[in-house]
Amino acid sequence: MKSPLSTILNITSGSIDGSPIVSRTLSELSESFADRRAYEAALKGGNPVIYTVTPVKPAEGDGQLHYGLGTILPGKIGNEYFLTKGHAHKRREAAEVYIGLKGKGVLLLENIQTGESSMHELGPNSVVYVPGFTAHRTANTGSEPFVYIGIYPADAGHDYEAIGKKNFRSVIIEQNGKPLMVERKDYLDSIKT
Ligand code: S6P
Ligand code: ZN
Repeated sequence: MKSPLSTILNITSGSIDGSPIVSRTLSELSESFADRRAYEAALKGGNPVIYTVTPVKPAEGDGQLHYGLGTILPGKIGNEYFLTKGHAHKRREAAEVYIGLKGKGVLLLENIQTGESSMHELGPNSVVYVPGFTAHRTANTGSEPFVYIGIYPADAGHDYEAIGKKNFRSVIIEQNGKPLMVERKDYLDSIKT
């Protein structure tokens, strides 16, 4: 009998047996990409799935943990890699551990109090600790699906609104074939015509 305490990650499909898979398409990411013109042009060509996430909630309550399997498809909007919406936890103190499983990606962190940002590679076997009070977003910087898992307190909650309104201070772009973190305002200046 399948135990609710154990699961098998299918890192090819990004799914976990018995758990619902949530898909985010390009049209749901209108606030996420800095380059509006490239975003609108891409949307005219269709509304592809950009990423999926499969959350697993074995138990609720103080001290319990949840986790989610994320898969970001490869691609770019202008010079920006396909990425997740990104969020801070509603319970601001709640930290998270990310583990890379397959493909190439990065995790963008931003301290919500100081605005300090950092970019961390998240390939297979890399582990990145996301401290409390830190907004986080992942991006696929490779040419195949990027798969990872995030483990977080069951009572963390997800706040997308704060990020939707203010957005991350930095963006991740491809430069000379490599990911580079740049200030959003500098990137916007660089693409102005
Ligand atoms: C949850 C954790 C991840 C994300 C996933 C999708 O705390 O950080 O499982 O949910 O990377 O990103 P987002 O920003 O759409 O939730
Ligand atoms: Zn999170």
